[in-house]
Amino acid sequence: MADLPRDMPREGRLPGAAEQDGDIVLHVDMDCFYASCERLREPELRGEPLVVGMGYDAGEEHGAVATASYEARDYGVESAMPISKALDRLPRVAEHPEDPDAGHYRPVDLEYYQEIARDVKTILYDLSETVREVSIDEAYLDVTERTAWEVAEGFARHVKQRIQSEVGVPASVGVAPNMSAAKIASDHDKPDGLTVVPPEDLREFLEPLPIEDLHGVGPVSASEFHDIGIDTIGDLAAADLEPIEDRFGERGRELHFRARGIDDREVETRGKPKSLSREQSVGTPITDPPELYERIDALARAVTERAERKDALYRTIGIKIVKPPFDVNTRERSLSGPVHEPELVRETARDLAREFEGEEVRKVGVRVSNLSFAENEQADLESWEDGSESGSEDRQPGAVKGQVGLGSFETGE
Ligand code: DCP
Ligand code: MG
Repeated sequence: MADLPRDMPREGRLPGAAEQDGDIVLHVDMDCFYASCERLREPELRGEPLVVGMGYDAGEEHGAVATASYEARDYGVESAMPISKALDRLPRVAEHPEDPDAGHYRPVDLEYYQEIARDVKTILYDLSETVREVSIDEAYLDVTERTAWEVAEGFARHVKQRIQSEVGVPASVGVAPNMSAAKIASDHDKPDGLTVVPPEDLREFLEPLPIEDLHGVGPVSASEFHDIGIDTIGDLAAADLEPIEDRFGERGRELHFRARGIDDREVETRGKPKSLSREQSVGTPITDPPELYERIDALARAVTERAERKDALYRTIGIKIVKPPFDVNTRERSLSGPVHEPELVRETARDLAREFEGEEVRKVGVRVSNLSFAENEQADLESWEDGSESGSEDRQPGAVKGQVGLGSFETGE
């Protein structure tokens, strides 16, 4: 694989932190979600062609397809298609009981689907502190601290299995080094998909995919790309940036980077985080104490800068030290009250790291937790108004301790 360009500094990213060994992002997208919810309360619909119609009433022909089960998609029924057209392709069982090529139709019941979605999201918040919900059936998780590339597939399988066994609906999961690639990965093997793309495979994974697979490329820009001979993500990655930028503007630039496997967006939970942390892996394990402390200092600085940007005070300061191969150690110390004192974070982190002096260390992390926030956080609160209790402040971190993965930073002690 070609080397990834490193010319896209990311906010708060440590200088010298290798993108390749950086974040692990997991994207979950439920399969034919509304249809799966209907099947949950009406198991006879499993395995059957099923259409869920918006603005649709039983026996009528008005409305549009919200979603169709994969069996119904085989008949050419698609989201947003008028119900009347769907009925041409897939007649209703009610009127054609003997027809083996007939399907079931149900009207949308959003309230019920939202309830199921909340149960799914509760599991996701249990799996990671950093969850970005993007729609009723879709979310990004930063799972950097919960897993490692070597075991990411097992972790992803565990996520799918938990959703299936605890809620009863199927999900597709993608794991990749950034949000854009994780989204493509979860879509890659749908339904019931599981695709893990470690950093070293990213370019190779993206290259042959049609340009339409890149999130943000709709039918209009896809046809514009085809006009200039760009049919695959690899074509876009190989194209000169300048003409792309001229034609598509800032978005073109962004797509060009994403095609090359670069996306510096960070997964950010809406609302208030429970903790802030930064960690860094090293290729060759550190044994030299000055180098260990230098990294601790840089991580402490990154974390406290982030706390400052978020107006966060912290009461607990912690470190994570991973010894080869995956021996995760965490230590933390709590203060008597919430503070924002970068120097104290640095000193405490150094002090906690002292017992690892001279040992082989392949990953170092610094965390502040037990956060409290300054008053002006109204904007953040708004994002919870959709009733998603799962993201509330009461959520306890570390509930997945001991499950697949490497244990969590805050519970490892
Ligand atoms: N939805 C809708 N109208 C659309 C697209 C989607 O009402 N035009 C609703 C119904 C879907 C849900 O949103 O079930 C989630 O959207 P997705 O795009 O994730 O589609 P599905 O989950 O249905 O299918 P897939 O398996 O492709 O993810
Ligand atoms: Mg979906």
